[in-house]
Amino acid sequence: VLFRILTNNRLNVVDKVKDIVNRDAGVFPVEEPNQLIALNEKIDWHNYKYINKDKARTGPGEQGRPAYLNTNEQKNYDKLYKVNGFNAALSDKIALDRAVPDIRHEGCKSKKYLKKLPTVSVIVPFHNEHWTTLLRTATSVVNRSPSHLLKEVILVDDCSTKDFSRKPLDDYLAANLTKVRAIHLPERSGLIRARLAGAREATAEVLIFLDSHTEANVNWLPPLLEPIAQDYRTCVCPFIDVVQYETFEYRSQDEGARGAFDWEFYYKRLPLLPEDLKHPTEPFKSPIMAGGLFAISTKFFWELGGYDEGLDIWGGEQYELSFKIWQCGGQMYDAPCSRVGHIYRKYAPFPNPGKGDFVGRNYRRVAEVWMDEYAQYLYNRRPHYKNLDTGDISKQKALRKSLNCKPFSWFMKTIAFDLPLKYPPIEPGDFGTGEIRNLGAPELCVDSMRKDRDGVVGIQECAKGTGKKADQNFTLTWHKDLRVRGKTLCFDVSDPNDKADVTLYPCHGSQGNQYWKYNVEKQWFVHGGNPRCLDCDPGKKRLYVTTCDENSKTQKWRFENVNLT
Ligand code: UD2
Ligand code: MN
Repeated sequence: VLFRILTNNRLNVVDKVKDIVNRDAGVFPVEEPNQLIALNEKIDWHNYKYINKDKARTGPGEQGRPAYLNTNEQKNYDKLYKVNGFNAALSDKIALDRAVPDIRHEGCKSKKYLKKLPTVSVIVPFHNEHWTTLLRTATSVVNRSPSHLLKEVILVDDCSTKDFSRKPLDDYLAANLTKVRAIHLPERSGLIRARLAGAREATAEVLIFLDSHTEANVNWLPPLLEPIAQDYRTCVCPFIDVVQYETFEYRSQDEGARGAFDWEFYYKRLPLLPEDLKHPTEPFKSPIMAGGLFAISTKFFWELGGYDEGLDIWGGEQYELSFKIWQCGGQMYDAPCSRVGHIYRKYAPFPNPGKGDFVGRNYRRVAEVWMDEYAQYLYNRRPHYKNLDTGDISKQKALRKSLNCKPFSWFMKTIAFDLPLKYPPIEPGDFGTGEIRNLGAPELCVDSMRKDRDGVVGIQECAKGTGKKADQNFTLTWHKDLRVRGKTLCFDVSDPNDKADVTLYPCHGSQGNQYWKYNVEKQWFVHGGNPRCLDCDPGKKRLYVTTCDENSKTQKWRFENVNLT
């Protein structure tokens, strides 16, 4: 045996022994020593026969190309758009087993994975999902997974009211997709309890959760499973690609990023770390999952108590599970070589099922149980959370104690260490506020002109007296954007030409076209990385940006309150 280890394997004996010890802590059967080599053997998992068949496909939406309805197909467009929040009529025109483009990093195409990987149960909760997007999810999973690894796909019907959701669905699955079955919940339970219901039925070694409008891409499974095979206390997320809600075009979101949140609990992304960039096909650590798409070992999921059952309908569960995984001894990765497309809806079509602010209640539950003193930063921004009734959280607190989980400060300092740089828990003060008055024409002030998104802003007579005009009140924030007071609209210049208009656009907080500095000494408002100065034509009452000029009087502005500290 030793001879075989030394000759056939690059790992040395010490590594081998470590490997056995690690594996011993895991769920998967420990092999006899004479099978050591087989345990670490890696193989090419690609299904080339299927991949080549896919490559030959033509038709609407094939290869992930954008598709369109022709005029006589338009009749269902509005009706289906309204109830789904995406172009469901178009979905009906695209094959359930359409080919998607293989947009993985080139290095993924030759990557090998452990020959011995755990089995999988895929769990898909759905409430009123459209027929073809739901079935495309199931079809893509069945077709693009090695059949001996895929034990079952469980569609959890969260009490849908669309008429096909019960018997027609069961019949379709029985006739066409034998590995897929549906369970029907007797009452609307929300996505969290629906996932739990699916997980309770699941029989495989790994649970994979997907949204009900997704498409699994080429060889998606092995990269999700290998890190779990190596250490069962691991959760792995695929890269989530974008299936465009209007055309069903399949494209990537970006080059990958680490998951995070801001202090209003919006899901955010942090840049990859330098060492992640060095190995673009290797899984990298991610503080927070997006929520819908991930793989976790069944054993670890239940050790963590699954999800908090008190989380209702939608929202917050991605934070609960991510905090739990990290704080309670696990780890979470994003795997660049596993890709799954997801329809990011244009809007959520579901009416609130009469449950009030369930998102707020969920957030508060998660914050109270897991975030310690950091919960206050959320409450500072959303003071009403303090008045929401979380219900009983004693079970969650007891779980945290019994698992001996680390404090939130550990998570922030060790795992999400760069989050506060981008999303400071305490926002620094504004640089300046109030009226912006021109010095070349001192009776004129910058004015948002009652405009909305995409509107061009200008200059007007300065408002007088205490009840000053709201349209002449601006804030230069610590994000270095210039906001219309009380709105989330920012001064934005996208035109690179001289005398470019200033328009209003939703604030994105990442500078670029919305980057402004106030030069106190020169009294300039300087825009952008290629600096241009805010200027105006008092005669035509036009506001624009142009080359900065020391001699110009109309480029000088008095900003009412400037914070000099
Ligand atoms: C994101 C996640 C989603 C979930 C959510 C926060 C991704 C791509 N999506 O929003 O998985 O983490 O954030 O909670 O990461 N559903 C039910 N019952 C309900 C409501 C929804 O079964 O009462 C199903 C729904 O059909 C879908 C899944 O839950 O399969 C997620 O809902 P979504 O697609 O509306 O959430 P999304 O993608 O906006
Ligand atoms: Mn979704």
